[in-house]
Amino acid sequence: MAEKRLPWTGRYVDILRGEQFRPEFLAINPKAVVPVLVHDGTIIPESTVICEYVEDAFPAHPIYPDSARERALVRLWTKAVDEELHPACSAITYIVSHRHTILRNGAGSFEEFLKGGAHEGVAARTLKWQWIQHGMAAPGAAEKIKLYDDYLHRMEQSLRGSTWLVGERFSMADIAMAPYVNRLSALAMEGLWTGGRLPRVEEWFARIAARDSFFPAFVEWMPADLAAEMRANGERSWPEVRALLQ
Ligand SMILES: N[C@@H](CCC(=O)N[C@@H](CS)C(=O)NCC(=O)O)C(=O)O
Repeated sequence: MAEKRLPWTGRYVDILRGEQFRPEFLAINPKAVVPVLVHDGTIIPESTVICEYVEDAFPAHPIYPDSARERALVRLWTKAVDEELHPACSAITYIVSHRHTILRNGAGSFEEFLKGGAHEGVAARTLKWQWIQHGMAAPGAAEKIKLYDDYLHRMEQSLRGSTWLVGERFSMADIAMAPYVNRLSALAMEGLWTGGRLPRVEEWFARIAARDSFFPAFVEWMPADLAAEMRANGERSWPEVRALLQ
């Protein structure tokens, strides 16, 4: 919304306290996940669909490239994010940090946990429970972290050929990837690209952080105590993550 220079009103849903399961939120999104856009009475979930809608409804300050080729390249990034990177990000965030917050807030019994997120399906919910209970020792945890790292390498590869992920203009591909690199940064895992490991990703993220949209998108809404907790938990887990990738 900041990149499109559009005004909007944000409503914070504390997913670590289960606010996504409140009836008033389930009425907006029965899948019990954020974000959701409500515009002129229309309810739109799914980050990529929200961005596509905003682009279609408000064409000024375009976030999609003009050519068919580059638009397809952008969509390959958003598809990959939706299908692979988002689940990997969810895993690493729970494994490294959210599990500590949820355990402190009280996760309750497995049966309650399963019921609370019935829409997610038993398999997905059971997996999340394992991340919360066992952290890095949960089945498949290491693979998710390797997949995340693989995406950083793919970014490095793309940035060898252009300033932004697709072409010379900042686009939806950069918008789609920025939260995932920012999440690693929030978890104190910048070591995944700094120190000469992935220099183009490092430069790209510095350019993202210098944009006017960065503060409203990533900093302003984030509760300071959660940011501090994620950083501290991330610092504790970093040696284990680094060892996994060596
Ligand atoms: N594909 C969806 C994924 C939405 C999603 O998983 N959101 C997470 C936060 S990033 C959530 O609300 N999780 C709630 C929970 O874990 O119970 C999108 O891109 O919007």
